[in-house]
Amino acid sequence: MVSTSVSAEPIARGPRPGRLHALGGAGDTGHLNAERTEVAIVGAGPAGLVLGRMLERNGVENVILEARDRDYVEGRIRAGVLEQGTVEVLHEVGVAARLEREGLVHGGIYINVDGARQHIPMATLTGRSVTIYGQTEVVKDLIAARLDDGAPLRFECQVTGLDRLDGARPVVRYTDQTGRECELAAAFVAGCDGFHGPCRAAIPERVLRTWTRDYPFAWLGILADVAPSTDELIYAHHEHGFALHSMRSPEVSRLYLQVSPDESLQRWPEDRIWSELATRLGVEGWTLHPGPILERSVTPMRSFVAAPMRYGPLLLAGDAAHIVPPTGAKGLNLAVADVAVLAHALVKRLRGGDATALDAYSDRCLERVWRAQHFSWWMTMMLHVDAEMSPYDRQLQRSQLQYVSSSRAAQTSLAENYVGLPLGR
Ligand code: RFL
Ligand code: PHB
Repeated sequence: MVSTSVSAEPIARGPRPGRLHALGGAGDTGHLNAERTEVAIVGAGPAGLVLGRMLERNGVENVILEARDRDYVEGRIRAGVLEQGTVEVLHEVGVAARLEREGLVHGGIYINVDGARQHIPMATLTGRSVTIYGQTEVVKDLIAARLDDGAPLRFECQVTGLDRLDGARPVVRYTDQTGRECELAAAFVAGCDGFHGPCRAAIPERVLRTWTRDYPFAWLGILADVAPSTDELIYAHHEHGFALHSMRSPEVSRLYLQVSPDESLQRWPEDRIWSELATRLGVEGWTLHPGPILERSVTPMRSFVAAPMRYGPLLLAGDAAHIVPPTGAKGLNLAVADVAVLAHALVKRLRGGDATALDAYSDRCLERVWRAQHFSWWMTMMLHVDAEMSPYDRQLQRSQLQYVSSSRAAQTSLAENYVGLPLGR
């Protein structure tokens, strides 16, 4: 017997009658669970969650499918710097109450060059600032809001393929948390499934163009149970390699060390990490306060762009379409910028029948993406140490660092990129 029903919604609370539609003729497995919605969203990272929230608030029905469980998604330690545009979007979708209370507004950053610390007063130079608030917290706030709304957010539902991308109604195939094969038909599919997800791979090779750059560096990141030793972030260029002092709250610090991409964490006991951080971040008269390390990991660095970000009814957003090295703090902000444009375009198309904004989606996002690509590459190459760098390139790097340390024009350019361009939709 073919069973056709709407999946039980394991996480979402509160009934929302009539929001999902069971389909007749569910397929040929006999176990297939089939339904349809307006927008199928693959991935509950920042891109998928913000998009879902924006669509929801504009009355567009959507379902989010997420491969991992809720604890995993909420616990993934990543970004910490929110551009003003990102903060504005979180306000707009009504999830900024805790961010408003707990976020740390920073009007500048420090850059260490040759053992001297230079302050770059970004707010003075640009009129804009950034907010330090962990990606974990952004994601927790978005998940809580979605579940409170009773909107469908399905954890442990792994998307395995996309069908009929050139037909009238695409279908997302996934395995739910009980191992059942399921189908979700939609008018549009949003691929918010990160760099390794299946959505980008569903676009034919002949259509998609990609650009990649791998770096000979990685970041060893730690989260430490100690008050930050600085009021604003410190980016340090040092002969041993780059280091960054960031934070998550007045009580918790986040710090990074440049290491080689194949570095083993075993080689970095706590004492060595703190001593190397103190060396690389050190300037006269300043002390780094060590504390218990709560988490540590090594992250390789890559630049990547895929274009176009649209294939028929499939729209890519966030890390699914582009990756930047973290030095410019742009990844999460680009993801939010993409979906702000996408939500607006989908609402216009689905509610007003106007496809102009959707047709412009890819080009519109790629303009911002390439600016962020350049900035992130530039910050990375200026601040990291590459043993393979030619003596000539080393002199260029030195000159660039001196220019940024001394020129207001150079600092204004850095600041303008760091705080982010205002969001146009
Ligand atoms: P995500 O967060 O990777 O979410 C994708 C989601 O898709 C799910 N998924 C699937 N779901 C269903 N079926 C499948 N088959 C699936 N395959 C994958 C995944 O489980 C996941 O939940 O992508 P999104 O939403 O595009 O968000 C991008 C950001 O997470 C990323 O760009 C930032 O974290 C990058 N980043 C930073 N960005 C900033 O703006 N500022 C920063 O300060 C900053 N620091 C960082 C960073 C990233 C880092 N790492 C670890 C890469 C620091 C680090 C160390
Ligand atoms: C962080 O706090 O995790 C962070 C801050 C700035 C960056 C990258 C990461 O450039």
